[in-house]
Amino acid sequence: MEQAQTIAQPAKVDYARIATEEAFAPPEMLKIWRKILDGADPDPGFVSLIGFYMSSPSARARHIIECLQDLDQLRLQHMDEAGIDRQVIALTSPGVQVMDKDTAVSFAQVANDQLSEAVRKHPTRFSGMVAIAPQDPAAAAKEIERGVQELGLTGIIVNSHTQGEYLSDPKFWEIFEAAQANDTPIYLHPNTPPRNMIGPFLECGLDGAIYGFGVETGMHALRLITAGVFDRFPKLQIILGHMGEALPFWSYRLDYMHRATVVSKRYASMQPIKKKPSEYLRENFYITNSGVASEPAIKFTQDMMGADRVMYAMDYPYQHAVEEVSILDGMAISAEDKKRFFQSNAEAAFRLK
Ligand code: 1DF
Ligand code: MN
Repeated sequence: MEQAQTIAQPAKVDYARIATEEAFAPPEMLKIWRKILDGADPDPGFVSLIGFYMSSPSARARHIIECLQDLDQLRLQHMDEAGIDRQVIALTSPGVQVMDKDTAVSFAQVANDQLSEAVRKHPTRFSGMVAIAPQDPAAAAKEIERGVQELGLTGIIVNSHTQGEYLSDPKFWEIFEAAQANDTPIYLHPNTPPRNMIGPFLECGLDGAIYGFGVETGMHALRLITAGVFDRFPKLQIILGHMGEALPFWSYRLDYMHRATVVSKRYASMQPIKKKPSEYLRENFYITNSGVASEPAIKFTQDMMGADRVMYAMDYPYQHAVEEVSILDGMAISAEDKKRFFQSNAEAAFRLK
């Protein structure tokens, strides 16, 4: 990376460090993505994000593209250097969700086969999430079943919106049904804002991980709550990165304004739900600190969500920042809560053995 000095390896600790939002990209997917980029009228967010990484000569882009494609020695070496015991790996955003339906359904299977093979080869170092194509909800539900029951994957990755569509639409709820039935969490990972939202972000360079990701994905999570997804699927668990895309910080205002809006019958699309938005956040969401090595932000979120709901992620290779591991090791929280953060919450959320 663009850093001259060597960073000290994190100290040995008495907990395992499990990183829960770690990305990979099969070379075959980059080929499909290249075709989409070169095709007619590609999605502007996709061009901004993936067009950059696949063409920029910068050290950052080259490092990321190289690391994404490895599921073996390079990744293990970087994990060893950073003191990461285990990665929970998922197909990088936007995965198959930018592809046409048939390609998306079949490539999700290819990616899941590859990932599960790497997990079988390195069972103590890697765990993996099932990629699905929301473009075909019935096929996605079947792939969840195959991924969990046959391939041994322990989470489901959804890279936020699918060509501008949100999982709050009941046509997608077969996916939630399968996730709940298989007792497997869905990681709702960011994507760039869709075509009809991205304009003002793109003109000032805020569409990506810096901010647009969080706005779009936080809204997606809220749409699930307000649409009543968790009344219908009370055991469903959603994982949000990036400190919950700021939703814990919003929760007082969300509760107040949600109630005021429902009571005044302002929108047909905002009907009563059983609990406050913040209660669903606490009961149906896990939050990871991906991209945010900030002790005050983590403490606040533990306070709002409970220390059993906040867990560690590095966001390799996008935030391959080894020094952050030691910063987080050094947080002034109890030894019990630190072990929950780095290890036990991920073991519980992903049912790791
Ligand atoms: C970036 C960041 C890209 C994250 C990602 O996937 C990603 C980035 C394409 O910095 O462009 O997953 N992230 O989660 O922060
Ligand atoms: Mn990420």
